[in-house]
Amino acid sequence: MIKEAIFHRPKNNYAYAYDNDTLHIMLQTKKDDMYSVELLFGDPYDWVDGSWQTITKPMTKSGSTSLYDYWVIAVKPEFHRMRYGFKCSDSNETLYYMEGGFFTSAPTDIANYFCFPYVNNIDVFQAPAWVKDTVWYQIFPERFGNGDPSINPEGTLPWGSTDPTPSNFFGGDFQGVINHLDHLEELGISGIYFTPIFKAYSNHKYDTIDYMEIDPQFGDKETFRRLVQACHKRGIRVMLDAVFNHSGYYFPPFQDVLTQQEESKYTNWFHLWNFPVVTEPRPNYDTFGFVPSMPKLDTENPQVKAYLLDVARYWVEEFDIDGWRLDVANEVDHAFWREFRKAVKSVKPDAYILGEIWHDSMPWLQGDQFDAVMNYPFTNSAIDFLAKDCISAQDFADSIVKVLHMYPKNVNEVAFNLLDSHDTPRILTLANGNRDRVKLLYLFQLSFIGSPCIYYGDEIGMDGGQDPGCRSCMEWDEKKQDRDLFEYVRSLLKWRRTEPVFGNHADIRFIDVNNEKNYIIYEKFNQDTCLRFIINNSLNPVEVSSDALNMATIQEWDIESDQKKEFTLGSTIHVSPLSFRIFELS
Ligand code: ARE
Repeated sequence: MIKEAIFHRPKNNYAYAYDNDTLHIMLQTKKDDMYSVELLFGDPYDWVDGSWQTITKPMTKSGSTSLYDYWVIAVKPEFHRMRYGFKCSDSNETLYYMEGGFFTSAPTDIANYFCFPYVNNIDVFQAPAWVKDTVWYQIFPERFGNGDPSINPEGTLPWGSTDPTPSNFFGGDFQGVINHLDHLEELGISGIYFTPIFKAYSNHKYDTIDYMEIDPQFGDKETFRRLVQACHKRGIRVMLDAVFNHSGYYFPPFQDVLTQQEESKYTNWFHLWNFPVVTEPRPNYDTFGFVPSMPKLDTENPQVKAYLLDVARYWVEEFDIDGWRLDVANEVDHAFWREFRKAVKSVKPDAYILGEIWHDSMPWLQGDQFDAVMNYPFTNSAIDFLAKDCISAQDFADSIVKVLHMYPKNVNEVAFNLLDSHDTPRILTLANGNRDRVKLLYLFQLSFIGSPCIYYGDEIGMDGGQDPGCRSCMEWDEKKQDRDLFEYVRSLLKWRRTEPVFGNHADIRFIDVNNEKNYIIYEKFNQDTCLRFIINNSLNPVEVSSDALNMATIQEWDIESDQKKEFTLGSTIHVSPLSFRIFELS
């Protein structure tokens, strides 16, 4: 037994309350080292005649990478507390793995066991239930639709007349979004994430001037209210972008600092190094990156905190928005986010709080800060395999299994799973223009666990490179839209809506990965149904042995023609290049 590869810690993704009654426990071991793992557990106060009462239950292997196996179990301790350890068996020996180390027999001293002290309901991670069934659509407001030319900013260019640059304007606005809600409803999305809409200087609006005002190029508060109401009427939630890490250069408190210097009453709103405060040649204050026009706010300052928390409450309370996406979330202090959560949830308990963090985000996902993060680890795996084909099938499966095991299950169920965004090249461009690859990406994203997001225009085949290339004007000329792609995405969304097992109400596991032929088979399953997906990621057709589907009755799902068909099993299943097949087993 490879003892040094055995890992558990009674916290985070390894031990957590899934709900008020259920604990999930996970053990990580070296791949294929163990033939069984059991959980040995009991209530710490349950003693009979001097002996501690325990029971043993088998754990299930929920996934494997090339390096590790992950063993999981769900248990419901009657009194919401538990001491536990792992009975690990390989072909040679059985060892008990405990907080106190390894034992050849179950230790009698309870102090040696791992401890889950008590499930306090307030500590249980609880994200809004609606997010599980939400499919997001991300809109960069300057580029979605120009519905009111009378409020165009100075120098507005004709819609789509040229490529986007860091500083040009095309006049996108709220009326433009309202005018095109039919497109979104037809597609079947159920939430819109808007990048910033508050008064700011740039076209992207991440350099806020006034957090309490709508940028006049988008409309006014009344138009925004109409927009939110129109969305809600169609069952579409609305999430805004909170840029609280930094303000913009023209934010009045920062302007005050620049003009009043030491005399300004806002000197402690920012992280100033010395006086006089200068923006050139290099700023002598903390900024987002090295961007002088984005001075970092001091969110530890009670005045700044009070101001930003007011902002957070205001847009929820007055305009009924449904969520906040938090810009540069990991550079703001945890204490601020804890208060932010309380402030927002006090106004709307089921508001969604989504942090923008590109890395492992466990510290923010303990239930006291965010409901979710933008799942860029998912993005990277999907893009590397299905768009760029630069990793093997095994590497892809490994990275996805890792993504699935890096957070608790209730966190994964509301993860914001994106394929691209206003900060990355578009998927069609990442796939080198290959629309079959885009279709595979959508299939994987929309059949995965979590809350997927579609970046505006991707669904009609828009392309574009790194920022600002990915921010072109939405193409509204149907003749220039990829309508076939649109119909395909629409159809996937319908399957996701109507078949719980396709979407978020199921588990997922890999059944087979083949590096040589470059295909994967994965399974979605719940108590009722089991689906098998075969994705051929290669340029050659593959014949997959039908052993992969060793079940009695089989139906095939035909996404494009939107129907289920009876399927007669032969010895092999043919999958065309860059294509897929889906089978429902019973
Ligand atoms: C502009 C230009 C860029 C130029 C940049 C620097 O367009 O081409 O590189 O200036 O001078 C906003 C605008 C951007 C603008 C930027 C600065 O949208 O167009 O860029 O302001 O003025 C990291 C952060 C993450 C951040 C990304 C961009 O962790 O928070 O970088 N994302 C948010 C928003 C952005 C926004 C800002 C922050 C600032 O989503 O749109 O930019 O408000 C790795 C790292 C990540 C890193 C990621 C991307 O994976 O691990 O930490 O994210 O790459 O670089």
